[in-house]
Amino acid sequence: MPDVVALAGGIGAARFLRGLVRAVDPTALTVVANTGDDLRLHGLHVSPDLDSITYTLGGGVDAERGWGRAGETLAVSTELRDRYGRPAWFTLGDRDLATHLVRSEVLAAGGTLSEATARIAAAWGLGFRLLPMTDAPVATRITTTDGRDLHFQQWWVGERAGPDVAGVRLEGAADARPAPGVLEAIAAADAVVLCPSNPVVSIGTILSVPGIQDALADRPVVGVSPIVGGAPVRGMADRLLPPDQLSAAGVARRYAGFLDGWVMDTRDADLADEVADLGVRVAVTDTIMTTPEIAEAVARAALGLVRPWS
Ligand code: FO1
Repeated sequence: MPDVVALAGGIGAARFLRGLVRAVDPTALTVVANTGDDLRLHGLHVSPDLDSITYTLGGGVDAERGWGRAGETLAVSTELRDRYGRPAWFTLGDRDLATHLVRSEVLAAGGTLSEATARIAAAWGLGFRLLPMTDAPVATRITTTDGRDLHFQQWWVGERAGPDVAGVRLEGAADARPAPGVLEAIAAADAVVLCPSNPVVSIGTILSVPGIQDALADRPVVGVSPIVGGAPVRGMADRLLPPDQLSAAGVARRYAGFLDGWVMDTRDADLADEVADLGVRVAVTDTIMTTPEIAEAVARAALGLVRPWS
């Protein structure tokens, strides 16, 4: 069975991964997740993208939101807000808190984020390997046009992506090292898949960890466009991408230096020639992954671009 590595953000990636695990042997799959969105809250380490993947693939996600736990309750966060006056702009549900407690306990005992992630993934019975992009602290920071420097979650959740963006800074990335196993998995991969995640603050953040983008150079790399019809399928890519990259072809151009294949939605079929002109093989299909079956078809289309997949 071929070895596959997926580079993943949170919600959009998780929906695609539901299909990828049906298209390949999960034991031959390594998912490398963005941790630039991580934050410390109430003394706990929260890793939203790792958790969206874990809960979705583990069958415990709140399906409508795509993040947090299904059947969630808010007793602890209500007590924190109303009795202790703690900040309430980022809600941690009661079940979700258990994950952050376990992760934070591992870290407080001197363990790494990789070790905490492996422990949580095992508890959820994930059949594939889930790795953080790095064990080092990396924080995505948004510089706003009104002159402020905000943590990504403060901008996205706290201010509902209201302030215009002057720039994105990946604090700590230059000094980070890929987590154990990341470079080895890429080196052994028959295919590296870029999930349909934000090209700036998800895939871009992973690629900013020294060594990861270089490791893609001689691997077959395929991606799924996160932009359909000139708008992000979900999330805030339209607030972060330069206007000339806000299309399925524009994102492919961003990755062109190492991209071999690109899956685009049928609504963007007229852009296929533009992508092919980059020297990238193209597949056009329905990429709105409302079911695992559609996600599987997208995964098979992606893998089919880099080798004839059985
Ligand atoms: N998103 C929100 O819009 N509001 C929240 O209060 C919130 C809490 C939250 C808690 C845990 C978690 O794993 C994710 C959470 N998210 C929340 C989602 C998260 O901010 C974003 O989905 C990603 O970080 C961006 O991809």
